[in-house]
Amino acid sequence: MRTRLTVLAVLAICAPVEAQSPSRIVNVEARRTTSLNGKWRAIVDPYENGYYDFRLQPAKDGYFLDAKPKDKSDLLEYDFDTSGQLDVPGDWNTQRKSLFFYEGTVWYRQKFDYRSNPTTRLFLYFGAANYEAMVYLNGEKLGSHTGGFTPFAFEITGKTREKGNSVVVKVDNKRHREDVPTVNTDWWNYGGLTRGVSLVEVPETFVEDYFVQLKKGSTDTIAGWVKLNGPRPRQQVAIRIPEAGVSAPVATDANGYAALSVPAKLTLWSPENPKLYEVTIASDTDSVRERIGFRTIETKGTDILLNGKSVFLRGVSIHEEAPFRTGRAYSPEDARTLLGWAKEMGCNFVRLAHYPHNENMVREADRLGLMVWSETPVYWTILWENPETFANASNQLAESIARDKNRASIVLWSVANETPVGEARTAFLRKLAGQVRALDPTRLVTAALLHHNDGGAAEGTTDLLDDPLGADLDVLGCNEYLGWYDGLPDKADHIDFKTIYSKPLIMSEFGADALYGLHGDALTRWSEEYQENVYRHQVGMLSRIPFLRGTSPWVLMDFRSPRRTLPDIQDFFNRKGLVSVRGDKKKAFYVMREFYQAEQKQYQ
Ligand code: GCB
Repeated sequence: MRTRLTVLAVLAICAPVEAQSPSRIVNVEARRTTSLNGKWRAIVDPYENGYYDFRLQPAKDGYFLDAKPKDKSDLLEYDFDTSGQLDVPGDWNTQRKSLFFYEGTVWYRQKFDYRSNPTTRLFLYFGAANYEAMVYLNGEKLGSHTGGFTPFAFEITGKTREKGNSVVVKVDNKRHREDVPTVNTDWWNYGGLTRGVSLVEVPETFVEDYFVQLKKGSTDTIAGWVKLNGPRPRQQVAIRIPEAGVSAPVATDANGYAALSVPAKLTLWSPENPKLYEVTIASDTDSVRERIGFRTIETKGTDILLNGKSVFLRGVSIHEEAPFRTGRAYSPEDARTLLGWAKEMGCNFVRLAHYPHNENMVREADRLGLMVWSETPVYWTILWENPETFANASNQLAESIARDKNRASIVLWSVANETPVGEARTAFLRKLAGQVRALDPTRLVTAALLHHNDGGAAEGTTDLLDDPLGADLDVLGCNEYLGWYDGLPDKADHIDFKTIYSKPLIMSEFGADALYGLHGDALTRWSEEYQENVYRHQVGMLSRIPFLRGTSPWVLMDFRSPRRTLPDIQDFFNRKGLVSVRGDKKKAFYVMREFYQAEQKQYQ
């Protein structure tokens, strides 16, 4: 820390500036961007010495100033220029051995030059930072963001200089009871700037956001809205889809907003034909393009209808874990590998658990024709009665819908995973479900629930799905581990699933751990044979559930979890993958593939 005198001097120069709330910029890849990815300087700061003074008050001269000693009397105990480096995007845990288990603050610093343009606006965009980020530009706080899996941006128009701008981000991944997710999960708490960072340049009045999807239940009307941001909110905006002969003008109001409803004759998006159209949203001052697919998704009784036709969702659950190298996945190659394995298994659907995955995943799913279940990290037992916890969950959900609402692949928004039945919890999740419908009336709402049984393995045992939250969902999700946490594999043979609802069910999890290459008999725990055995009994049971309309076994690939400590077997990996991190397929992979081949025939 500097001397007291210097603190006062710094205070005098930096008049307090109100920090901004983060902005939402969509479809960043279609914008003029300058990537800030690459090596960032990084200071590991477990005691948050760069943020608090010795009285534990926020320091005025913290590391965010990215300062150098001015003279011999100036003492600084940090220096970004000589500190180590971390790759961005990337979690810190897998980049340095010493950070493997680290949970706390790391300060990131990147420098950039920028020749400002008087007619454009500039945003500093983050794909995601886990968990809390405080962002500074040239010593000034821009704002902060909470939540590890959704994008955010700060406007920096007029705040840059031509040379040597300094972006400093304090990223803190400490877990807290009131957070979303809370302290207890079954995945690695990868910290850092886990997704890309860029400068995004847009015109003064720009197309800030738009929702362009088929109207619910209609295959020939596009409904949605556009929103401009800037000093000229009232404009003519055209929605153009040249390939479909669509060119629809709308007039935005004083808030820059216009609703749209446009007739269109379109080839519908489906797993068999993942048709995407080039859509342009053009105002007088801005134009943005995106490839968008159009399809409908509804339920009717216990059926899920895609484009009006009953479908079975042949899926698999996926964590955002990087194939081959492990760590947080972020790249288009990671997405292609993971989704490629899902396709090889015969999937037309993936459950992206347990938080919003990076945008490459959903864009690749659009291209490959995979329907997507997107989830918000309301996982296990969060603080249902805490209003801040609700605001946080609600904000993360809204940010994820804002980013992905034009992805045809996304058919389901999931509001929770394995939450305990209780009044406060159901009220919390009911509000989230309502929020999803208000933000996006075109998709289905789900949650991964739990069933309960009488614990016996006797003939005729019923597993009942009667969670009161079911009333608020369009599709029931259910996780069960018959044969792994719950009895031996053949227990599934005696179970009949029932529900009090007349709704479709997706068995959103089932599975067992197996270390790839470990062999034994069909009852040897951790062997591929045991896992295969579980899957054989599972598919038998699943085939007997009349209202089952989808499955997403747990899980596509092994993933890191601090809960999994068994030496030589787990070594901090959850081994329920159907594929190892090196891409080896375990025996159970082929059981699922066979099951999906049969399902596919039945639904053709
Ligand atoms: C579950 C959770 C999932 C875990 C899995 C397991 O029920 O939803 O996050 O990883 O079980 O392996 O125990």
